[in-house]
Formats: sequence, structure tokens, C-alpha cells
Amino acid sequence: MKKLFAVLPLLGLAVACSPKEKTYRLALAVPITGDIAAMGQGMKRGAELAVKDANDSGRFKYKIELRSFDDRADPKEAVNVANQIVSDSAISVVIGHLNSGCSIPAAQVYAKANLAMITPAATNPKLTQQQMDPSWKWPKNIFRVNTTDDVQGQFAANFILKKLKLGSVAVIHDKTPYGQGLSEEFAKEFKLKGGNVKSFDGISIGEKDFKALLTRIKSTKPDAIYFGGIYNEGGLIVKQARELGMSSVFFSGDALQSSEFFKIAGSAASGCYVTNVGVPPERIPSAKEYLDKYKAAYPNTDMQPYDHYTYEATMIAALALEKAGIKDPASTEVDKSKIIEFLKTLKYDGVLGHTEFDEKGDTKNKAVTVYLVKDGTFSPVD
Ligand code: ABU
Repeated sequence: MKKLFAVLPLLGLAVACSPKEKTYRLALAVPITGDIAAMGQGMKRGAELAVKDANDSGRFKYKIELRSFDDRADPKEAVNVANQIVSDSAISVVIGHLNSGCSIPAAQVYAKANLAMITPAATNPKLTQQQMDPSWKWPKNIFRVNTTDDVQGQFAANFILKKLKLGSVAVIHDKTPYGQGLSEEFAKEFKLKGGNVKSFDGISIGEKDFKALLTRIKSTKPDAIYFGGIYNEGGLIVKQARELGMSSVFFSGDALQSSEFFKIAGSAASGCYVTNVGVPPERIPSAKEYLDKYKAAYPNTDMQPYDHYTYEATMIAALALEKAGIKDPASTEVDKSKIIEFLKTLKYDGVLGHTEFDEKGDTKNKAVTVYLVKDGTFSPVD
């Protein structure tokens, strides 16, 4: 009996130090509140599902936990959030941000702290280009699992000209790095391929009344309106265009592929086109398990455009931690440099298909899909 009491403390110590007990931390930085919270909440669902799947897989000898940070889609808040994240030395990878306008400045904060960031949504090419600049004195820490607006804008321009056979367009953008950047890429390609860009106008996030602008655009009779921006303004623009009797085809990018767009545009959504980067997950065999799990975990919930991208980014972060980040099995300290080096050589097959990064940190997967809105859904157009 005496012997048993003697070994009990040792057993307790062994349990406390068991690798199973160790917890490593990932951060998610997205808008959880505010005007585009629907998309940020979708990303949070994707990240939480990935962390659950990673922990349930039994592959890891430790537990992964997710800390979520709300940047409210505000670049200043994104930098505040980034500073909070880097002050937590237990965080090994950041997944985020959603907005290019947030991701670009926040990435520099992470770089100075040698922390890898993987965005599942920000599409402005400048995000990764900045780390190729000779003035970038920090590790090349920025990775992106979704392709970029130069690819997406060019694709849309060629689709409108060649598939829809429409030769003129009015461009409206929301003056953000995403909306304006995408519109510029689109307009450049549209003109290059012989199309007529009749106008190029900026509106402001939060604006509600576009009738004066649309009345001016209507007088120029464009075949199509191309909008670079997010569903709140995009939904109102197409609704008001139809109220003014405009029949121009409405076309936009990935940040409109949300059920929120239907709520705002109502019946005017029907017949609109949007692009999103990548192939629809329903068409990727390796995404089936994810889709089934998502539906089971979040019944009666509309998937938002970046949920599966965030799931993938989180799974990749967990893999990088497993394969390269564990510094010392006796502690939870991570080797952040090795995580960055691992991501540079990643070859991963998951819900997005195959992912590997080019020298800029961008995915080599350049697929873009056009969706037509019909019967209240986004239907891929072949
Ligand atoms: N990719 C569209 C929305 C996010 C961004 O600002 O890039």
C-alpha cells in the first residue's frame, strides 16, 4: 500500500506531462461583427470545423485550439488585432484576414513577429507582392489559398466578351483595395480585348442610394454593369438599377457569392453573374466529406463564400504545426521559422483540390468559376 502511495504522485506527473495534454494555438482574424459579419461568421464555422476534425483525427499527440479575433473589416482594427495576436507567443499560425484592406497592413505586423499568415479570402495581388519588394526586410510569411483579382478580373472580362458576347460595360467599384483593384484588373483586360468601358466610378462603403449614378450610367446604355465590391452595396445597386428599368447584365466578383446578396437584391438578383475563385466544392471529390460534415455540424445554415477556404487554411496550418512547428516535445513552444519554411514547400490535397504555393506565397491553383443566379441559388456556368 505504502508503495502505491509512493508512485501515485509520479503517475500524476506523467499524466500532466503527457503529450496528449499539450495545447497548441491557432488564430483566426476575420470580421465577426459589422456589415459583412455573415462572411466572417462563415469563415469562423469553417475554421472551427477544421480544428474539431484535426483534434478528432487522432493524428496529433496534442490538442489544437482556435482563438478568434474580430477585425470588423476595418484596416485599423485589423492592425490592433494583429498586435494582440503577435503578443500571444502560443499562437503558431494566423488564418485571415478576409478583407484585402485589412490583410495588407496586418501581414506586416505578423512578418515582424516571424508568424505565418494564411488568408482564405483576400484577393488583392498586393498582399503577397509586398513581400517580394526589396524593402521587405522580414520573413516571407504570407500565404494565400485562394487565387487573386488579376486572375479573377481577366476571367470575367473574357467571359463577358466571348461567352456573353457583350461589348460594352459600366464599371462601379467600392474604392477598397479589393473592389477597386478587381475593377481595374477587369477594365484593363476588357479594353485590351477590344471591349468598351463606358464609365468607371467609385462609390463608398455604406452608401445606400445609387440612383443618381445609375441614371447617368443608364443614359450611356452599357450592355453590362461590372461591380467590384461586397454584397451590401452590390445588392442595392442591382435592385435600384432594375427599379430604374435598366436591363444591363449585372456581373461581380467573389464577395457577392453570399445568400446575403439575395436578401438585399431580392428578385433583382435573378440573372446576375458572379465569379468566385476556385472550383465549386461540390465538384471536388475530396471535398465531399467536408461538405457532409459541414451540413451535419451547421444544419439550416447557408454556406458563405470562404467557409471551405478557411477550413482548408486551418487544416494546412495544423499540418504545418505538426510537421515543422513542434520545437520541443516537452513544451508548447513552436518553431515559427520552420512553419514558414514548411509552407513554402507544401503539397496538399484537400477540399480545394491541390494546393501548393508559388514564390510569392500564392496558390498555384488559378481556377475561376462563373455562377449565374437562378432560383435563389448560384449555379456554376460551364
Ligand atoms: N476577396 C473579396 C473580399 C475580400 C477582399 O477584400 O479581398
